[in-house]
Amino acid sequence: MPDPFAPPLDRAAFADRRDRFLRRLGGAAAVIPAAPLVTHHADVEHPFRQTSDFWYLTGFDEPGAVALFLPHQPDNPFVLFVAPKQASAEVWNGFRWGCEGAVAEFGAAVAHPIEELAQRLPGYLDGAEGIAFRVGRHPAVEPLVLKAWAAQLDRAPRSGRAALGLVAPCPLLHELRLRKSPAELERLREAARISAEAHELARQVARPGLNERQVQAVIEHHFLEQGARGPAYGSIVAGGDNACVLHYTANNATLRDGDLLLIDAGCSLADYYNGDITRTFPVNGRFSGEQRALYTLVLAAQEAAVSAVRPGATAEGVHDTAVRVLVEGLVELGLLQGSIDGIIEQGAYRHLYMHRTGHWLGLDVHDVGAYRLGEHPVQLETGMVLTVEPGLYLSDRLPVPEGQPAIAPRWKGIGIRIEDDVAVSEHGHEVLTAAALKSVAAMEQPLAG
Ligand SMILES: [Mn+2]
Repeated sequence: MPDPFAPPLDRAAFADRRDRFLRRLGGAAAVIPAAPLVTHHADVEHPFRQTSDFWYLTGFDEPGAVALFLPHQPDNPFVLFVAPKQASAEVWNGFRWGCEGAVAEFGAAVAHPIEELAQRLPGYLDGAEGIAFRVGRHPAVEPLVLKAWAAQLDRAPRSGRAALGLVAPCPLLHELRLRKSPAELERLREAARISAEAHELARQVARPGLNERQVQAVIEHHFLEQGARGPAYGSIVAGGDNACVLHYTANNATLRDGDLLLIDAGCSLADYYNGDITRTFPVNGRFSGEQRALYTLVLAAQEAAVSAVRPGATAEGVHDTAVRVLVEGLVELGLLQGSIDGIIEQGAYRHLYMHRTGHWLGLDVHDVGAYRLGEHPVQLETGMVLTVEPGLYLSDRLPVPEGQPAIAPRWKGIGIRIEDDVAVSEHGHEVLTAAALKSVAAMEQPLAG
């Protein structure tokens, strides 16, 4: 059944996506599988998460389905294979649309029970000028596609049809997904709103003695309470030195007086659009001198990088902007030494800042779309959405490069990242997550409560 927290299925929008995808396929037939259910343990499954490619083209939110896109069959270009209606299965696992629903509600020209895929797939692919299928990702469907392909190659000398090529659908489809429609931007604003509110709540409750997990609970409670499916990725709630572990998700340490708390968390909506926000603030409401110096620096780098987001700029340029501000500041603080250009060229800052400044954001948190095409970095365009998230991590985990100063003890155990979600707009950018405050003053003033 439709999720009441998702906007009503916009059939025209999905049909338009399919049309654009079909036109780009250049005569190849695309096979796009849905996600299967994934075992959590024993006979318990993880909550279902549709694959974003399948969702983007169909809006169909059931496991184990397969969509065919058939440019060589103009009357029949969109075919779904789905779990058929079956009372004995639905009494255990709930409602299914079945073949009738796939046609009536989701715009498929024809729908078949998924059990018939092996038998029917070769016929549907016959006459196409290629097969677009992502190998290596869909172990249940791949053998069927390869078998149909092999049979066509065997027949090619006598059928008179040219041997088919197997191509990746990803570049075509991901080009489409990279550019968000106004309706998609609206959903990303909603994901950003809920995510930003959760960060504001977290700052209100965090205090020395609380466990990281108790702060996580406040954040994820808000996601669910607002109708999101839950966190878009494992929430990172990292006090003190834990913040120097980039993908820390244990979230089980006690928050200590004098430490910073780094929270990287965002929600995933009912229709899978995501927020991705990081904020860092002092657990006791007051920065130490070292914390303040580094926080101010990361904030300056983040604001400069956000300002660099505009049509025609590149994600690489945004990253370079952040790196330059960070390196200049680190030299001033005595944490790096030498010429700014030399440090940047040699990457001699990477023991303190070891990740990229951002990624595309959309139906996937690390959304699809190329960052480079051949020699050229992809230019930002209106409708693209990316995160901007520079940070600094002062710990002993990585060796200090030769010629650079050792990290004095007073800096150690400080991990800071500030991350916003930024949409490229006609004249610059829109910070979708601006409701999550980030000024030094705001980080030192927990909300009343
Ligand atoms: Mn991110």
